Amino acid sequence: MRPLVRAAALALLLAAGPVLTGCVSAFTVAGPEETSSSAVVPPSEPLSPVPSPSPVAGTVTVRDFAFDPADLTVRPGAVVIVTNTGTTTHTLTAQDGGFDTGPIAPGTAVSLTAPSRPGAYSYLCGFHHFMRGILTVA
Ligand SMILES: [Cu+2]
Repeated sequence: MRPLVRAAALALLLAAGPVLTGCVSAFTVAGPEETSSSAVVPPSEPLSPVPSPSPVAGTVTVRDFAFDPADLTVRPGAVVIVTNTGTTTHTLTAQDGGFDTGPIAPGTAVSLTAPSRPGAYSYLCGFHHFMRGILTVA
């Protein structure tokens, strides 16, 4: 009985041989997966110096002792941010009185709403009248 079992096992092995080989060759043809371990991480969105959408249409920086830019053009009714980077309090005051930031302490910023009527508006600093600029609404 035993030799017969051996023969059967051998026959099984021989029969299985080509199948196994086929499996191996199929695997070889497929080749090793190109599994790159160095996963490419998508670059994070670059930090934009421009803040998220806001109604701000322009900025004026007040230094000691000048406005920058000295001539800014914005749309009617636009919001203008006025930042004082100087060491002295300043204002941005329309000469016709149409707009006035009031005192802007050093290191602070205020918002100003541009006139709704197009035109060129001369302004100055209420404390230092030699500081002048023009806000153009167009
Ligand atoms: Cu001033």
